[in-house]
Amino acid sequence: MAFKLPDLPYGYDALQPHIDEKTMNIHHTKHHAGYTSKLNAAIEGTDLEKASIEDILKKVSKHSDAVRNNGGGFYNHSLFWKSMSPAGGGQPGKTSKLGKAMIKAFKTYDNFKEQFTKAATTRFGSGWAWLCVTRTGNLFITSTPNQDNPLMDVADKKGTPIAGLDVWEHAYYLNYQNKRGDYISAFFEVIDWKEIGKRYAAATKPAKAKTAKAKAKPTSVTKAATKAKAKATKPARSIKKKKK
Ligand code: MN3
Repeated sequence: MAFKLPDLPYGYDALQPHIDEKTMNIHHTKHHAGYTSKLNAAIEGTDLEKASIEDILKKVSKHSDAVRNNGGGFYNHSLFWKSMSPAGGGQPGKTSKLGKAMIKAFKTYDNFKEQFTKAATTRFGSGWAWLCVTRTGNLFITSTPNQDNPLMDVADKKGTPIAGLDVWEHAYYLNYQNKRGDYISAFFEVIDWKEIGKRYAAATKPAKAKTAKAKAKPTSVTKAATKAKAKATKPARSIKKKKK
């Protein structure tokens, strides 16, 4: 199954004046479309056609440079569009899970903004700045070169990216020319904390949910429970061991 270029969740002109229509249009219809078709060409006829993009990226060191560059480009841009919204900007709610995690990791929103800006500004050449979450739910900021990302086994700091900023020149040159700093400031005007909060919840939930299921229905004979048990065989065993 080939990967498909996702539609933007808003119009090409929706993020103006922060990000201009022409940049958004070229970025989506040329750059992102290009990564998508080249990824499909690179995996055609291989087992990777059946894998999820996340699974491909997690073992990317085993694959070709074409898979690394275009698989990364496909995933990164898909996440980038959703990191922004015409209704974006502001800060995550202080009592939200994401807001609390942010205070734990950075103490204040301004500290977060400063560190993220630094990561985006100091990424030499082309690449990405990321807000990520560890397996234990802690937030951290990192940056990667080219189309790499923190899901990849080749990344310096690994985690689940929940927001990403493209700092390739193609992302800002038409409107901002060499002024990457102005483009980074504009990103904070459209950053979609609602979506990023959902991603944070998704990245921190699944492991706990599985454990709860395995615990809650140990003797149930319904089909659903049997399925859940089969899925949760490993976690269930480790729980028993711990009890002894
Ligand atoms: Mn790009």
